Amino acid sequence: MREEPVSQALSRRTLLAKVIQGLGVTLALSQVIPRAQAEEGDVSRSEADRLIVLVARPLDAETPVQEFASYLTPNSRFFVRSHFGPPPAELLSELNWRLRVGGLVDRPLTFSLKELKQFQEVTLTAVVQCSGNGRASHRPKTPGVQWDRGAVGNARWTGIRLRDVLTKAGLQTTSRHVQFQGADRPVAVTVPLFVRSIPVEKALHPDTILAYQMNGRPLPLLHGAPVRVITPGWMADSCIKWLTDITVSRDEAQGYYMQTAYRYPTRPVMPGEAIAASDLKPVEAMIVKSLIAQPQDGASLVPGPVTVQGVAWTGEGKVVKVELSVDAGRTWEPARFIGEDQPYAWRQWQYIWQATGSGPRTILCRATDAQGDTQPESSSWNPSGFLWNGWDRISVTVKA
Ligand SMILES: Nc1nc2c(c(=O)[nH]1)N[C@H]1C(S)=C(S)[C@@H](COP(=O)(O)O)O[C@H]1N2
Ligand SMILES: [Mo]
Repeated sequence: MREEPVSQALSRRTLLAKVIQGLGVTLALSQVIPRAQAEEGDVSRSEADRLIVLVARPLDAETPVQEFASYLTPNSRFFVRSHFGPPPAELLSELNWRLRVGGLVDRPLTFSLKELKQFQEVTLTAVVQCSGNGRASHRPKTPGVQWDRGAVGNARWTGIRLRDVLTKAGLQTTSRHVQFQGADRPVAVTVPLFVRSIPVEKALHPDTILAYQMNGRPLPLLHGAPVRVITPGWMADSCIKWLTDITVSRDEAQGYYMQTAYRYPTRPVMPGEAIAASDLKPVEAMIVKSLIAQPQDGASLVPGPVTVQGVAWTGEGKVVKVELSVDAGRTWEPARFIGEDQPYAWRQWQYIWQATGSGPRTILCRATDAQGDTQPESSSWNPSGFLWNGWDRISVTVKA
């Protein structure tokens, strides 16, 4: 259960938005990213493009949820998360960038971008979401970037199958995990590298790709140029950006970012409780979740029909139902799906709400997937504040 009444939760979000604005933290991206680093040829990344910046350097910035009224999240509005910031652009140039494949393979290989593009090209639409999206809603608070709702986006990814690369290298029978490393490096040598791994089954899945395009454009620098991993249905911490090294191994990647970070308890835990390492497993698939994109939180509305619109998604499965409540969760009404229906992408939905009377109103939404999982009122607490999927809620005021 949430430890504070709905009204307080709402005012907290409104307050947060005000504080962010008040501090001038909602900066145009061009103010925090030197122009030279902005994506080459991406005319859309201009003064007008705004993300909500939570950490300026290295950049952690979320998408304002009203952007989710569209099916695809534009590259320039897609949330940005990186532990160390992008590597120097010259390392990623056509001339310098290489992808090395080694470890438990018969033939270690090295590819230029051009060589990589010789494999069959595939395009798929997939949600990419940070495991910490919604962390700000966990009570008690958990450490880490206090993401609200927008550390997620839906994009069309074009690339080649990881499976094809691994098959060419020849997987040895002892292969169990595939480790990834990008070209980004921590500032201090004492900080561990961002090395992650996925089980070989996910690596060989035909939909796991090495993407070099995002929404039909070359992958922007901030999103992992020239090549990143896309593990559809899984949390974004497996989607390694600026990929340079693939190492096939018997074991999970060693080191902090796989063995300590991005782990989730396999049983309910209490805040402050000690958790044995054996009770923590890597975060993998996404869980069912939905967001209200319109109207905006805090909006003033006139009585009459109001189009409530948003998105809903889940892990490797399918969303089958989205419901809304305007009476604090006592009764729920189904929303109607609109737009495209594709695996791994989010589903858009709409609901026409008849706003009556005057005064504050709370609109709640929750989704259910084909496994029968429904979003809870609030998510289980866990030490890193991962996988928040509590009911989404906005507050509006009806003014006659
Ligand atoms: N090389 C590298 N890849 C990375 C990261 C990183 O710090 N370095 N962060 C991961 C995390 S935690 C997230 S949420 C996503 C964010 O992807 P985006 O910035 O394209 O939205 O990238 C992932 N891939
Ligand atoms: Mo993340």
